[in-house]
Order: sequence, then structure tokens, then C-alpha cells
Amino acid sequence: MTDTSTPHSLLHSYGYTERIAALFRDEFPDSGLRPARVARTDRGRVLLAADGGLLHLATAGLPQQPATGDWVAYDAGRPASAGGPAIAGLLPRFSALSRKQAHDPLSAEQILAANMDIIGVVAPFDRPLSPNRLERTLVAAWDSGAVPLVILTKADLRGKHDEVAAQIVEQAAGAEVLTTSAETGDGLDTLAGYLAPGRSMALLGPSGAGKSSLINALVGREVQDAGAVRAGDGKGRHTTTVRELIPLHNGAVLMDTPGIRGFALWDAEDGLGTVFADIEELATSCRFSDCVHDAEPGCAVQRALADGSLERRRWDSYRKMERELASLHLRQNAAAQRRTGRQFAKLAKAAAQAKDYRGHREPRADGPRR
Ligand SMILES: Nc1nc2c(ncn2[C@@H]2O[C@H](COP(=O)(O)OP(=O)(O)O)[C@@H](O)[C@H]2O)c(=O)[nH]1
Ligand SMILES: [Mg+2]
Ligand SMILES: [Zn+2]
Repeated sequence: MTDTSTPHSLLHSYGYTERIAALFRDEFPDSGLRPARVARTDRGRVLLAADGGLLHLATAGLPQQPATGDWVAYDAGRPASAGGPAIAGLLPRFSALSRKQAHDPLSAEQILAANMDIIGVVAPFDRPLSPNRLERTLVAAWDSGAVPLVILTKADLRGKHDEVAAQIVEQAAGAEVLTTSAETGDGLDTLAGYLAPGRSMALLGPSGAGKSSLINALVGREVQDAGAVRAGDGKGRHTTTVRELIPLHNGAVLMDTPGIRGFALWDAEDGLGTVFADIEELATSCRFSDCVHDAEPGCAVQRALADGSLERRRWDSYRKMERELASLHLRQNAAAQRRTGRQFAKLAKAAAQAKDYRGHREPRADGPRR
């Protein structure tokens, strides 16, 4: 039997723990396959962190495309004549941070990060807070199955927008809130305290929020390009690609994401319900159970808006995301119907052919029917 738990292997520095080892044994018992983690996805290929080192493998033909952070089983011993080492399957994900593929009329899901324990929702102190954006990010973070942690960056610039912290705490929907500065090192120990061996954290937030600087400060060297790179600055530096897993010295793993504009939600009803639990609760006390919260008599939402206990902006933000998810489902259903329609046409054609066929040769009454 192969030993999948050698301590201090490259695999462990990418977050391999007894939990993953057990999952691997359950999913691929006595298969001779090896566990590995997807450190990066490229077009049609992935960079895998395996016990023997990093390796690139093709993903064409796999029934499920791996995402960064996925745990996979791969066949290390497949002979070159058969195409060499290959991914055999994916371990079930315990979390997936996803969004709707941008500019995609077919409404496909894009998984930005798999198997994260924490989604660091990054908001900087050097600019006014965008509450809508924070809410949207929190919805996606809660929905991923990982735990959101709000990280307020650039604490050294705190004086500029003092109101930001209070607003964020109010809107964090139960998530913990930390304050850090990559400049002074404030709060980094507290943040590091969340990053126990085997934990994975992806950072999510607008461009310029300080995500890359935070990662560099935690790792202790320049692994991510931060800020504007002046001519000559980038020379000889080994920076990892954004969205590549970055191992911390202790077996925790970090992941940066590029600042994503207009993060479109994917099936995030659960996350929406978490971030706006108060609104969904409020809506249950409307007089009519099918209240659309417009001009109905006895509408608890309209009453709360009128007396100021529900902020208009927050209600609008909730409604916008709710509509977005509803229209996503409409398109998903329409696509499913088209698929069913095509399948039906195929079946009808096959049935017609079978009838034709039977017309010529009756199947033997005692023979196998299929
Ligand atoms: N004063 C201050 N500036 C920071 C801090 N962290 C990042 N910055 C600056 O903010 C800018 C954007 O940082 P960067 O890490 O590239 O942000 P990213 O786009 O989220 O990765 C850069 O010019 C950084 O030098 C901080 O803690 N304090
Ligand atoms: Mg960056
Ligand atoms: Zn109502």
C-alpha cells in the first residue's frame, strides 16, 4: 500500500491533512492512485502539487473540470505509451466559490476557488466603502460553504475614512472583522492565527484593496505583484500568477484573486438569505404571504422603509441580487427545456427507427429484449 501521509511533503505544504487523506481513501480505495492539489488552472492544463513535486497535466476529456484548490487523484505510473501520468478523478469539494461566467449567454458557472476554508473579504481604509459591493461579495462568500472573514486593509490610512469600519461591522452579516496593515504589520499576527496548518484562504476584493500586499506580508517575501510595477521593478522577481495557490511555511495555503468587476452571482440564494436574513425575516410578517412588497396593504417591508428601520439602499441591493438570481434560473430552466426538447426529438426518432426495424424482423419471443 502506498503511504499518502509522509510528513513535510510538498503535498502537506499545499494543505494536505488527515481529513483529505481519509477522503481520498474513501473515494479511491486501493486504486494505486496518488493525491494531488490543483495549484493553478491554465487553458486545458493544471499545475498540480503532488508529493513528488509540481507537475503539469492535461484536463481534456475529464468529466468534471478541476478548479484551483481541487484535490484530485492521479495515476502517476501510467506509461508514456498510454499518454503518461493523468488525472483520474476529483475528490468531492467541501466548498466552492463560484460566480456566473462573465459575458456568457449560456449562464455557465465559473469556480474561482475550491476547498477554501476561509474567504477573506478584503476592503481597504483608503477609500469610501462600497456597501453594495461588500454585500455582493459576502453573499458569494457565504454561499461558497467557506467561512467569510472581513479583512479591513491599510489600517495605517485609517483616519481618511473612519466611517468605513463601523459600516462594515454593521454589514458583515455575522462574519468576523479584522483590521490589518501590510505597511506597519498591524493585525498580521491575528490574521495568521486563522491560518492553521491545512487551512486555505482565498482573498476577494476590489483591485487595489491590498490583497497582494497582504499575501506578501504573510509569506514574508514578494510572491505576488503588488501595486504599480515601475520599469525595472519586476526584474528577477519570482511572482506567482494571481489565482495560484500560495503555500505558507506552516501548511496553510493562500490564494489571491484578481479584482473582479461586477461579480455576477451563481445560485447564491443561501448566501443571499444569510446576508439579508433580517429582510427575509421581515418579509414573513407582511399581511399577505404572496406580498410583492410594492404597494400592498400591510406590507412589513414598506412599513420598515417608511419608518427608517430598513435602509432603502440595502433593500434595493437585496432586490437587485434577488432579481439577478431569478433571471439566472429562468435562463437555466429555458436551457434545460431546450435540452429536454432535443432529447425528446432524439427519442422520438429512435422510437420511429425501432418501429421500422421491428416491422421487418420480429424479435424472438424468448430472446433477450435489450
Ligand atoms: N498605506 C498602505 N498602503 C498599502 C497597504 N497595502 C497595500 N497598499 C498599497 O495599495 C496599493 C494596492 O495594493 P495591492 O496589494 O497591489 O492591491 P490588490 O490589487 O488588492 O492586490 C499598492 O500601491 C500598495 O502599496 C497598507 O497596508 N498600507
Ligand atoms: Mg493584486
Ligand atoms: Zn410585503
